[in-house]
Amino acid sequence: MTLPIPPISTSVKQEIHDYTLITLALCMYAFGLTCFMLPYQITTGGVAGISSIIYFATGFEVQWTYLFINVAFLVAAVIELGWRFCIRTIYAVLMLTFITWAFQRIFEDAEGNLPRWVGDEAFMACVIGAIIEGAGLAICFSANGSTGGTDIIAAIVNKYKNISLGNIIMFCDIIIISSCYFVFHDPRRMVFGYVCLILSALTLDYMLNRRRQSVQFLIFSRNYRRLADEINSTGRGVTVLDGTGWYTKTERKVLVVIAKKSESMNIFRLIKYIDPYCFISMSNAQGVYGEGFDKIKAKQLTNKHPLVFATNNAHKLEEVRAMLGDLFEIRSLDDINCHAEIPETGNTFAENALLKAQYVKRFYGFDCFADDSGLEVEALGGAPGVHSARYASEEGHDAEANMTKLLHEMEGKENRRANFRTVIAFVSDLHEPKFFEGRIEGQILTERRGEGGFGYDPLFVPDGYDITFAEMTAEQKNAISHRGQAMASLVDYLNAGKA
Ligand code: ITT
Repeated sequence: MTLPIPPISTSVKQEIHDYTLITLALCMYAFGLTCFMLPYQITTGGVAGISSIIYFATGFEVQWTYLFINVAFLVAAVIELGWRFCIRTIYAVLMLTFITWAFQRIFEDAEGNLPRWVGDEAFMACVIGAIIEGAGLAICFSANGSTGGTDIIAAIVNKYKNISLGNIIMFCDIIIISSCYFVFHDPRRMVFGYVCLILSALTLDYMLNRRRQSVQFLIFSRNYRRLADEINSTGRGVTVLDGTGWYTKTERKVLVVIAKKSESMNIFRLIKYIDPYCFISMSNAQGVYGEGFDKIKAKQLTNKHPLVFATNNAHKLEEVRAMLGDLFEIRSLDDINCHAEIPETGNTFAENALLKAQYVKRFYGFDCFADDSGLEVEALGGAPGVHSARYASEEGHDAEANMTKLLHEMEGKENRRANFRTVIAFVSDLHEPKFFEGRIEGQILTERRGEGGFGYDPLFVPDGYDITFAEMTAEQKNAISHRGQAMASLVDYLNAGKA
């Protein structure tokens, strides 16, 4: 069974933009390395640092060591983290190898010596080189790229341990730079290396944060309605707070606007145009999180094992989190940034569940389970079965239309027996998937009853009950449902430590 490579981004234009920026960033990085670091024997961090040390000790050109080490790391990364993480990194590693090689050929003199453009001022070279490298890294990261190397180690360690990427990278860099002492036996070289590390990190942070800087406005204006409307029309949100001017004891409205720093001029223009005499305060916001701004990166402090549940159905995710959330950290496809439409082209529930779980394991590296479920109606020869989601239309997931079609097909049928069935595929080893099944028997009603649940729930009354799934609480349904049963078997399996 061959699976398609997942779409890496929804927009090709965005991809081209990102790859162009990454290439530019790599040129800057290679320029800093070739023209400022290598000629002055300054060791940087990361794999480039290890490669430089080997170059200083043996003369073996940096790009080849860089390539060999990264290939080894990348193989580990593909196995541990999946393809998606690696595609841009593979591009960056190959490109940086090539550009570093090309820059050495371009800049070296007839004897093969690299240029020493700032004479004997090694410290100056260190400052210039670090700033160029830091700026290159910032551009690369802002285009979601990576230069491989210690980033890979950090990402792998981060998958298993809750240690921040920054700390892991710093730890690796300190070891690498310190080890240049064994080549030069000169502590000054180590100091140059640390200065370079700090300066490039500062440049990197400065450049990345500059783009993200946000400001907060508090605007006290009598014409607040018009101002709020106009600011809203630029796409920025506005909140109106009630206040009291204490001197006059009159009610005042206060507008709160949080915006990117780059938008502030525009906002000032609007304010000046609408109410030039209003009172405003503008302050830098240390961090802004939420829609249109940053995502909260803080990880839950949990030692629960992460498992991906491969579904796009928010109701199913909610049900499964309620069932497994105490034991495992259940991540959704959205949580792992998987927005691909995973093909469900199998003929059975088991085949479809396996397709989804394998897709995630193969391309994203996470242990994953997926279910495929459906309603099987005896009088309809087992239909809608695997076609349950798309019973009424190819676009699928129109529960109302599906139920209307089912009621239509069942008109005049005496036998209203049906069952819901779920098959879960769990993949922690691509070649040894495990399957768990759940099934609940019941009857199809002649009309909808209840508001809860999803899909065909309002039409299904399980045996032994006189209410539909849609009339039950989530706990009641989960305790007996097909998915609940299959999930219970999966939990037993995971708890038995076989995962
Ligand atoms: P994913 O494939 O993204 O997980 P889906 O909605 O397509 O989401 P399934 O293929 O497992 O999920 O289920 C197919 C349809 O079967 C689903 O859209 C519902 O119409 C129906 N179904 C499954 N489980 C159900 C339940 O517990 N209650 C009611 N209808 C259910």
